[in-house]
Amino acid sequence: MASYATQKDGIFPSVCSLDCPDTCGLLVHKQDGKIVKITGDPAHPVTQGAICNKVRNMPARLYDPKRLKYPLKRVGTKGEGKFERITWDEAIATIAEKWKELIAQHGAESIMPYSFYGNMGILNVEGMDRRFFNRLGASQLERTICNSAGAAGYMYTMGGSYGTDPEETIDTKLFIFWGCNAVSTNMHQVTLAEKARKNGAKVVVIDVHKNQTGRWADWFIPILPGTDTALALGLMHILFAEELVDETFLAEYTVGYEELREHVKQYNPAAVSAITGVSVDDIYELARMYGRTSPSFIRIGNGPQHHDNGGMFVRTIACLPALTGQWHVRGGGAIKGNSGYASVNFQALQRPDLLKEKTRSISMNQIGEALTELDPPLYSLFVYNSNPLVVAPNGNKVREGFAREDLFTVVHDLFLTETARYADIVLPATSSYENLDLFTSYWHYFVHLHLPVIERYGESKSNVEVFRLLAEAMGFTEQAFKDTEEEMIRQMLDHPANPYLDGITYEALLERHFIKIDRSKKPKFPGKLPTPSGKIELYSKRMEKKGLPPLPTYEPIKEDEKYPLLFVSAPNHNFLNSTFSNNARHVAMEKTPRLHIHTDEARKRGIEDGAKIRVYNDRGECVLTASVGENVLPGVAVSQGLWADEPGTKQLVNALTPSRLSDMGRGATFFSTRVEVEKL
Ligand SMILES: Nc1nc2c(c(=O)[nH]1)N[C@H]1C(S)=C(S)[C@@H](COP(=O)(O)OP(=O)(O)OC[C@H]3O[C@@H](n4cnc5c(=O)[nH]c(N)nc54)[C@H](O)[C@@H]3O)O[C@H]1N2
Ligand SMILES: Nc1nc2c(c(=O)[nH]1)N[C@H]1C(S)=C(S)[C@@H](COP(=O)(O)OP(=O)(O)OC[C@H]3O[C@@H](n4cnc5c(=O)[nH]c(N)nc54)[C@H](O)[C@@H]3O)O[C@H]1N2
Ligand code: SF4
Ligand SMILES: [Mo]
Repeated sequence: MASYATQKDGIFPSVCSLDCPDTCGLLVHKQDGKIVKITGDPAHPVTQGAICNKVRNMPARLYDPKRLKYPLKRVGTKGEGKFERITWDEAIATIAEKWKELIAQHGAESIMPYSFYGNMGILNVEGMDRRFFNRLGASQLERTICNSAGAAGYMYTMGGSYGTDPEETIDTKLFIFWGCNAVSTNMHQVTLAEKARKNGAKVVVIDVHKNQTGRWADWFIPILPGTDTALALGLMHILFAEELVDETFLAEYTVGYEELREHVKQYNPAAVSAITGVSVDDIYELARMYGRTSPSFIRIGNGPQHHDNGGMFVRTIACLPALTGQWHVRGGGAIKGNSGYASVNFQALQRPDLLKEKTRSISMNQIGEALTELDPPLYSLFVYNSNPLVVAPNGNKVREGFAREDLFTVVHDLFLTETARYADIVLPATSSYENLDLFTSYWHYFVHLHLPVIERYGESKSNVEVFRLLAEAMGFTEQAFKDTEEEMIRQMLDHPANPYLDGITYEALLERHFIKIDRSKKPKFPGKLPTPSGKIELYSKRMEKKGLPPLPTYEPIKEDEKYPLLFVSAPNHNFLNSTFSNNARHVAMEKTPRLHIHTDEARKRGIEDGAKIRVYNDRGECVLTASVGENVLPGVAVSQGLWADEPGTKQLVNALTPSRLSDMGRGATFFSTRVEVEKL
């Protein structure tokens, strides 16, 4: 296997594997076989040598004494964290034996994977594992915790995950970061906006929380959670009324603009202001700014789509650039995600043909309910690339499920996470730095090949290796389980249906490490889109057939009024979801989990800044530190970060979040929640 791992000293190319849109080109500095430093690769055209402090501190995570070195079996009670070292042979044999028994007694659907994108390497996150669970006939996991509502919404308007080339946004004149905390979550889009700003560009941020991104903006617009669709419809109302739309573009590239023109008449600025908390003047100012500035670019964030109405939010915002014809302007348009361009041959990679009979599918957003209520029950979970005990909604239910004595749980991770403490068998995972893998970005247009840069840590194994071993132990003899990493990468790149991948071969990647997809091969965007009409669908018949409103329509979130504060538990700057929440340095940088509340709300409850407060609703409670001020609107409470759920800390924000599914894509609705707070 092509690898740098055996070279003890030097600087080697790498790529960041964290679930972050930037997918930075990295340089790994080695001394005596160990990584001593990680820096950005200055040769990378988009990320240009800059990286975040999470990855600058990565060596501390890779060589953390707490990192798992060998397989473990549980000797204490579930959750207690008492384990004993075992060999890989024993671990794999135990799992295979248990699974054969379960299949004989209850069928393979009693087993389910639980995974997400803890490592963005395609082979390790959605490659060999998919082959394995298809062949096993396990229950299917709907991996919908992150952006599936928004992806579905964007797809209805635009046909797929296609947007602006971020490199072109250096020419942009107006940036709208809409529910996107880019300073923390997409730092290179901020760098590009900074460059454009030197040429006069303006930055607008629309958010429920004036966080670091809001403070960086030229104009911060606070909005009430879950109401953004109404604001976008109010903007459309003004754009049509004041003839700020591009009629030529609408006629040529969209369907349904006449219906939309009529439909948005009801969303007058006064009505929209009452829903959103944005003043009538601000709505006019924003609409006119958007209608008159070109190129204008919207970065559609993930936050607002974590609501009951999240799919419609993205579907609606995605219509705005079409109204003003921005898809034809260099630096104009929007990015929700860009993963469509470099989409690989998933049929060849994941081998759905190995699944003999269709099996049931279960939402990862309802894992607590699935483990406690499902009939026939799940009797085994294999968790990898994810930490559901901290990240999944309705956290107390999740814990109740994982605590089940009759549930056989395997966790494959680099650390003994909260979830791993509930496992029967724990397997040590390699880091991405130890693996051969292929990476694409969901923001920029580059494809990266990653060669192992270090030897594996302790006895750890990659996800690909673990599923190969399990396949062998289960007696699966197909060639699919013998394919090498290199062969699998070749299979997924061989994808004639996606001309954007032309010229991106294993050989070319070996030589150049990263290659940009070639957009010139297709008619210039928005050309022919993969929507049913081939055009941008302002009116969607496809939605109508599904019982959804065919035109962008505001529907309020569902949470009832019993508790007074809308609660948004967003990610933070120094963790990556729950990753790094077990690292003392990152915890020290974040200090303590806080709840941002408005001065008026605090005063009413006798809460002063810095006080410990109990945050609660019918699902659960947690204890956070009050941050009192004007960074959120009255009636809103915002926390940041998915903190480690150390026993006794009560800092699990997901104890409060709902497991309802969103309007589209069966997505998560973390942020459509209400709470009350009281001083401890
Ligand atoms: N540092 C860091 N970077 C990360 C992550 C991390 O945990 N830490 N996570 C990664 C992952 S998995 C993802 S999906 C992305 C997410 O990155 P983003 O796309 O930035 O999404 P979020 O951070 O979830 O939320 C963005 C903003 O939405 C706001 N928000 C919440 N509800 C609403 C609403 O109803 N309306 C409006 N207008 N705003 C709202 C929140 O206050 C927050 O500031 O970041 C990735 N990058
Ligand atoms: N309240 C609230 N909850 C949220 C969110 C929110 O904003 N608010 N955000 C949601 C979103 S957008 C997302 S994407 C999810 C993310 O949720 P998760 O995908 O669970 O993300 P992490 O918490 O980072 O956990 C990833 C785990 O994978 C492990 N890992 C890393 N590399 C490998 C590997 O190669 N092999 C194996 N086996 N393991 C590996 C890491 O050590 C880590 O424990 O959380 C969701 N939960
Ligand atoms: S900005 Fe994102 S991609 Fe770049 S190093 Fe940090 S986590 Fe990785
Ligand atoms: Mo995510």
